[in-house]
Amino acid sequence: MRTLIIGILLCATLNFAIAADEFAVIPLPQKIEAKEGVMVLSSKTVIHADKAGKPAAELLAARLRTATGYAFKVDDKINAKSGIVLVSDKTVAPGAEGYALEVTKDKAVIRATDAAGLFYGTQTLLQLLPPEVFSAGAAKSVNWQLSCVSITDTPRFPWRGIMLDVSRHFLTVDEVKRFLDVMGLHKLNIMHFHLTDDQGWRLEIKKYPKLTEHGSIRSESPAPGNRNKGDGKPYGPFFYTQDQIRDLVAYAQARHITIIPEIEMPGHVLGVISSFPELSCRGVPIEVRTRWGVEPDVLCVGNPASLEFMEDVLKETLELFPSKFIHIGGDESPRDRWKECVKCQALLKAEGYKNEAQLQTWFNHRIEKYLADNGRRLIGWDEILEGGLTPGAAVMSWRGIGGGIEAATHGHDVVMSPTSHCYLDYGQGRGPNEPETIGGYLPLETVYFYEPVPEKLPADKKKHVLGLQGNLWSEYLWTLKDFEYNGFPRACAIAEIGWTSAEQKDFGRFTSRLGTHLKRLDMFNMNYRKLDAPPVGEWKPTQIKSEPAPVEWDVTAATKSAGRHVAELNFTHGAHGIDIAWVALLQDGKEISRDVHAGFAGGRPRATSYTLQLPTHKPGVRYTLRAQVSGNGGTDSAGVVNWTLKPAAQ
Ligand code: TNX
Repeated sequence: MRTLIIGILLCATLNFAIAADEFAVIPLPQKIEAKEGVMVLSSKTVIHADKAGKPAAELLAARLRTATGYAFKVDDKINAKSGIVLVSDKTVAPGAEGYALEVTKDKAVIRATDAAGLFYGTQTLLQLLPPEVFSAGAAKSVNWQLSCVSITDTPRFPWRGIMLDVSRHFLTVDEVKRFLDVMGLHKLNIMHFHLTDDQGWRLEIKKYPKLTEHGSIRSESPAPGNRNKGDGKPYGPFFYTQDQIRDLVAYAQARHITIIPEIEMPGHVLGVISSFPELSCRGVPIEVRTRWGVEPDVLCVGNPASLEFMEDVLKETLELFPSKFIHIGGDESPRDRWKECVKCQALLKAEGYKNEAQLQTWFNHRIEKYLADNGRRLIGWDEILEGGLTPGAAVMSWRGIGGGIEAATHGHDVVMSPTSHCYLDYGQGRGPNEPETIGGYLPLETVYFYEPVPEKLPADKKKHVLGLQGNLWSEYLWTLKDFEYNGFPRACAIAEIGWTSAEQKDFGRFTSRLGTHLKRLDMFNMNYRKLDAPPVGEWKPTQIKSEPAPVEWDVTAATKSAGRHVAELNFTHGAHGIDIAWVALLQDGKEISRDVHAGFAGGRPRATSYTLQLPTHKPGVRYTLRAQVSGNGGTDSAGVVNWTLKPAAQ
């Protein structure tokens, strides 16, 4: 199995050549066959749709009307000889969410078994048109034509998610809608809504108005550039009314996105305890809802009122969100509080438990039963595994992939979201102009190479991997622009991993399609991060030894002038990283500069930038990078090398 997977990864070799015939569709469809000719959209083009296709047809028409200024009438004449046709068809399309799209000179026909597939067909159709099709107003002098093509497409995973943390910093309803629009464009279908946390409660609960009157005001936020201090400014009140939530849920549904609400418990609850101190073990009011200056606190699970309170909150939550899964958080609960608490210790003894983690399971079990009685399923962060999982619970694996492996091995469904590949709050570049982030380093290529099904998982358990999710934690994302910069284009990579088969993944081709795709994001005025120059080379497992040994890359073409250059070794995949002893620059085989420091390119990279001097650039000579590296605990590492000239001033 192992060799097979490595084989597949190797087949996805980096190919940076731009394939002229490649359609710039992201995520890449399963099968695209180019045909002769083009279809031209005009003021007379009509959209024909059956009942299942009608909502997607209306959305498509609205987009086309805005961009082209044409009328794009929608009717139900699905047998028409021309136009755009959306039709349900149980036989043609490849299963749930899949679709077939056939573009000929006269017609573009989308067939699918369900409404989601018809919607995804329209998203692909839009991406076959010029990027101006996403413009905010009528675009002038655009030739609205698309190449004839035959596409059949189906997603790899049912869970293709993005998490928005609106507790640490808030997004307005319109801003969330913007994300939902762009998620739909990428065929992302789960928006995990992190609505409550220590830093603010953002969901109106009618029974407990204090939650939003008081709990939605954070006393201060981290000051940009000075994270250990607050900015001294109260932040809030910011929250969604129940009407706004209903509006968002409907808006998402129209784009085939399920919003999964997260109500954190029993930890990350200062938003609750600040208003209801009697629900904590100490019963002491807590004022500040920041990460500094305040000890974390937790619900008192020994107090029956805590459970009743959360059930009340969930009752209203379930009325608002129709999703099958309800996320109950469960991460980073300061269980030590339960050690000092008379009520919690009494419960622990009465149940015959040995540790406090089992108290969390006790609590989860009751919440899970409440959810199950109401037809829902519990999902939580991987800490919920620690006291033993409740039977039907699903796990979101974030502290690496271990939690996912353990849970899936025991037959639980899992969503993979490891910090190493999916934490979109981590930094994505090392340049001087990068914004402040929480820390970490997660460049686009590392995200792209993520394989959500762990190699170690027994074959019969792989089906439990529902998919993956990119997380936008917002402690250091102050505004919508920051969410966008951190989200894109890494979310495009998440979308492709979730949708496209592993065999089709190819980073070089992905970035070449991104070139066009980013023009679409320009139309949304999106503040995405610009692409780095393509990597100058890569390393593969076959080049890595257990003892230090050199690996070389020809950088002649990428070395254009004298100055300070930076070589960046970016790990992309493999179970082990590489230790780097030094990196040197060679001119016609002779070393001219060397940076000696210990670096590590792996899941948690350290010091992977090497600075090298080129005093004078000589045309006609050969420049080579040489790195002295060794496998760290194994030799299956792979990665890419970036090579950039740094401006003189730094
Ligand atoms: C850990 S991931 C957290 C969040 C932070 C995030 C920052 C998880 C379940 N908990 O509360 O915002 O790290 O990366």
